[in-house]
Amino acid sequence: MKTAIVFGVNGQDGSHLADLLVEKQYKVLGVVRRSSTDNTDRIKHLLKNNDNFNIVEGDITDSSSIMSVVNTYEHVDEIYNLAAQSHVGTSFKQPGLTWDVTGKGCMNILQAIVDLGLHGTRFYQASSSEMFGDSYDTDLSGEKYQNENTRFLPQSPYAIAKCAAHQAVRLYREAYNLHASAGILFNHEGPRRGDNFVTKKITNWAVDFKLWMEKHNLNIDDLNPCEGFIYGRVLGESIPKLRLGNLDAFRDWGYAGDYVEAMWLMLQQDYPDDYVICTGKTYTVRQFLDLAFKAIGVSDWSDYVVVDKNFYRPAEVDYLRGDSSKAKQNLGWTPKHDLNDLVSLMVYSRLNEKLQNHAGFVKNI
Ligand code: NDP
Ligand code: GDR
Repeated sequence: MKTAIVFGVNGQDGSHLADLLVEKQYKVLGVVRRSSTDNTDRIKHLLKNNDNFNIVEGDITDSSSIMSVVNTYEHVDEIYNLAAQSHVGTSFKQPGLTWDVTGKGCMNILQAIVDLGLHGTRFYQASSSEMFGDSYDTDLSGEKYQNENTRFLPQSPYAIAKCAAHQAVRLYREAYNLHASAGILFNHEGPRRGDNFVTKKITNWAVDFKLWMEKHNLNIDDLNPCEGFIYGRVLGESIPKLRLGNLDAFRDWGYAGDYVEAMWLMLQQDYPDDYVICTGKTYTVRQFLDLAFKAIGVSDWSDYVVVDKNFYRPAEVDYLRGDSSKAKQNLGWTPKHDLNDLVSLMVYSRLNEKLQNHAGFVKNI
C-alpha cells in the first residue's frame, strides 16, 4: 500500500486530493494546524469513514514539526505541499506571515526531505499562475497566454512567496536529485472553496438572495435597491448588496476536483517536472457574475452589486489564460468541467447546504 502525506489537507485542494488518494488505496496522513475550533469540516467524511485516512497536527513554519510528521511512516512514497496563506488580498496586509508560510514553508519541507535522506520520496509543490503576474506571451492569432516558458512578474507578496518556493523546488531537484515537481495551477474553484474568494462570494450571495426573495414571496419588480441595501415590500425586509472589488480582471477558472488529479499524475511520472494546469479559457469577474445570476434566474445584477474600493488590491493581475499543452501531452491530463459546470455546481451546492431537503441535487462534490 502506498503512503502519502498531505500538508494543507483541510483546505479546498487538500480535501479533494485526500479523497482521490484514499480512492486509489493510499494510506494518507493529513497535516492540520492546531486551531482553537474545529477546522476539519472539509475532511469530516473521510475521518468518519476511512481507516486509511488519519490526521496529525503540524505547521510548515516549524521545521521540527515537519520532521516529526514526515517521520511518522517508515516509508513515505509521496509528499504534497498544499499548505499556504493562499489569499492574494490578505498577503498585502500580512506579507511577513505570507512569506513565512507560503514561501519558506516549502523550503522547510524540502530541507526535511534532504536531512532525513528520503530520496525515494516524491514531492509536489502547489505553485500558482499568480507567479506570472503581469507577464504573458502572445500566440499567432494575437491571443495572450501563459505557459511553462512564460517569465514570472509577480504582483503581490503572495506571488513573490510562491516564486521563491517554486525556485526552491527547482534547486532541490537539481542539487539533491529529488523527485520534486511543481504544478503551476490557474484558479480552481468548487463548493469547497473558501468563502472570501470571488467565485464563492458571488455564488453564495446569489443563492442567499434568491432564497431571501422566496422566503418573503418577492419578485424582481417588488425590489427597491438603494444605497448598500435591497429592500422588499414591507419595513424591515432588506438584504445587504453584494460588495466586490475589481470586476474587470480575467481569470482562467477550472474545477478543483479535476486539478488534484493532475497533481497526482505529476508524481507518477518517471521524471519530475513543472506543469501548467488550466482550462485555456478566460473570463472576467463581470462574466462570472452574469453566469451566477443567470443560474438563479436573474438577468441583470447591476442593481444588486456595489463596487467597493476596499476590495481592490494595491496591485492587480489583469489577465490570466493558461496553455496546458505540456500536461496534456506528458500526463494525458485535460479538464473535465467547464465554467458553466462549475457555476452550476457551486450554486446547487449552496442551495443544498441551505435547504436540507434539496439533498441529492448535487452528487460527488
Ligand atoms: P486553502 O486556503 O483552501 O488551503 C490552504 C491550506 O493550508 C489550509 O488547509 C490551511 O490550514 C493550510 N495552512 C495554512 N497555513 C499553514 C501552516 N502554517 N502550516 C500548515 N498548514 C497551513 O487553499 P487551496 O486549497 O485553494 O490551495 C491549495 C494550495 O494551492 C495553496 O498552496 C494555494 O496557494 C495553491 N494554489 C491554489 C489555487 C486555487 O485556485 N485554489 C491556484 C494555484 C495555487 P487552515 O485551515 O488552518 O488555514
Ligand atoms: P486570486 O483569486 O486572487 O486570483 O487568487 P480571488 O478569487 O481572490 O480573486 C480573483 C479576482 O477577483 C477580483 N475580485 C475579488 N476577489 C476577492 N477575493 N474578493 C472580492 O470581493 C473581489 N472582487 C473582485 C480580484 O481582485 C481578482 O482579480 C486565487 C487564490 O486561490 C490563489 O491562492 C491562487 O494562487 C490563484 O487563485 C491562482
